[in-house]
Order: sequence, then structure tokens, then C-alpha cells
Amino acid sequence: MTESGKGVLLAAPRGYCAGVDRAVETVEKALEKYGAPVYVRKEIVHNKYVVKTLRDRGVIFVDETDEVPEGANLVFSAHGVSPAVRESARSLQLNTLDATCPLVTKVHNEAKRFARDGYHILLVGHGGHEEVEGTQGEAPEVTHLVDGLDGVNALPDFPQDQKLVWLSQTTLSVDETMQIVNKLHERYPHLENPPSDDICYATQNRQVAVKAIAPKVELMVVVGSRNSSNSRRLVEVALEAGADAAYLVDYARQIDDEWLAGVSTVGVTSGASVPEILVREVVDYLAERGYTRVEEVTTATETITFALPRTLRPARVER
Ligand code: 2E6
Ligand code: F3S
Repeated sequence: MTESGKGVLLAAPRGYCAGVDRAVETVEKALEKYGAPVYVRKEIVHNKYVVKTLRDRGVIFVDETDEVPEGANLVFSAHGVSPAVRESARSLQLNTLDATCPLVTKVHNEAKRFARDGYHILLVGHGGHEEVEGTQGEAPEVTHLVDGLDGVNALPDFPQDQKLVWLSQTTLSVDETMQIVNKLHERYPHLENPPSDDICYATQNRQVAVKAIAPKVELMVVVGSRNSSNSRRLVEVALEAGADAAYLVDYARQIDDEWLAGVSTVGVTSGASVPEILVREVVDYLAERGYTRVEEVTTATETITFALPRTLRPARVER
């Protein structure tokens, strides 16, 4: 890092995005308004610490709507749900609050519109991820999952006159997705592009920031949970961009001191579902081991915010 010893390069932007902020606040406001328990379908965001903190405050996380007592309050997670899940909640007369990120909803709306217009949809994403399941559920008969470069070979042949468009999960690696899309265009020359990027601003910004510091560090520590797609992508991007090693940790205590052997500069970043306190703990942990010089490298400034679901917004004061 510098002539004088060991240090940390801290990526910015990192951590909470606007969609995660809104989702966590939705649950907190629901607890205030309705009292515990509030039910949440799946993890509100893919972060162990966030889930544990909310569980301690009276949130009950369930896998499916049929585990929720009739009439109870249920929050849909930031990753979105299929129409079938909405219908199931309606039939159980649950009071639902939708914490789906608006940028995920945007992809759902694209899927609905293209399906209505007679397209088949090639959905680039990771099989089994909740966001992918939700988006696929908008038009299951005409949506084909493309999971990785090899996923392109697994697709069927389509007739020449079959309209095709690709869409994607919001949290993919930008570079890997471009490779997949290039391969899709080679196989289906008449494939159309979506009207706008589906990989969201937060995913893209965090990857750009990691790329800026990766060539300068021997070790990159990414704070995030194993099931967090955007966090995992940061580890891959760091390695691709030149970091000698990169690891994903939920907590500072998971850093193995052997990783630090011979390392003079550590890069630190965090996924979009990670509270800043966890990054602070990592920075403190590293400082205790001599990495006292901390430099923040900022590649973008984020100002975007999303309004809470309507029923949780503060009442407007009549004048
Ligand atoms: C919703 C949609 C996208 O695993 P993934 O990266 O999708 O999710 P989180 O919860 O780690 O990140 C936020 C998020 C929520 N990203
Ligand atoms: Fe939304 Fe992107 Fe965050 S899709 S929840 S803004 S990572």
C-alpha cells in the first residue's frame, strides 16, 4: 500500500443498497405498527446478522405462506415472489406487505410484458435463487433459465419466427453475463435485448469499486453471507480483477490469520445486504493486527432511495 507499512483499501460504494434499506425498514415498521410476531417469507435479505437481529425482535421467518396463521401479517422478502405465492397468501387472508425491491419488480414487469407480446424469455440467473423463482413464476411456460455459460448449450432450438428476449437476475457478474449474452446472440441471432439493464445499479457499482482496488491488494475480504448472490459475485470479481486471494466472511472473527501472512494491503468490501457495523468490525480486527492505515477508494456516489410500502408510510398531516 504505502512505503510505511500495512493498510486497508476500503471499497465504496459497499453495503446496503436502496432496496435492502427499504426491505429492512419495512419489517421494522411492521413490527412497530402491528407488534410481534410479524412473519417474513424467506430471509428478508440474505444476511445472517440481519435475520438474527430481526428474529430477536419477534420476526418469524417461514419458507412458505402455508406456515403462517390465517389473518397474520406477512412480509414478502426483497427478492420478490411469483404470482402463485401472492395468490396463496390471498387465499389464507394474510395481511401482506411487499418488500420486493422495485428493481426486481421492474424485471417481473418486463417478463409479463414480453410473455404477453408472444416472446419466449431467456432468463440469465442462478437456478434455485428466490429472485429467479419469482421472476420465472410470472410466465413459467415461456421462460427458460440460463444458468452460466454452459446453460446456453442446454437450451432448446427455437423456430426462426419465435420472438426471443433475454432478461436477467439483478445481482449477476456484469462481465460473466455479457459473455453469456454474447453466446446467446451467437446461438440465436434474432435474440432481442431488454430495454434496460436488469443487473441493478448497486450490483454494478459494488463490482466497479472492487475492480478498482483488487489489483492493489494481496487479499480481499468481502463481508457477506454465503447465500447472498451479489456478495459472492464480489469475491469472483476480486479474483478476476487481480486480487491474489479473496474470501467471503459473515463476521470479522471468521478471518483466518493465516490469510494475512505476507500481506501488506487488504481490500475490504461488503455486499448489498450487509450492515456497515460488520465492515467496521473487520476494519477494527485488521487494525489490531497492524493494518492501521485505512484509505477509502470511491468509484461512485449513490443517492437513490425507495419509498416504503404505502401502508407503512407516515400519515400525511392535513393543513
Ligand atoms: C433482492 C434482490 C437483489 O442473493 P442476493 O444478492 O440476490 O440478495 P441479498 O439479499 O444478499 O442482496 C440484496 C438483494 C435483494 N438483491
Ligand atoms: Fe434491489 Fe439491487 Fe439492492 S435489485 S435490493 S437495489 S441489490
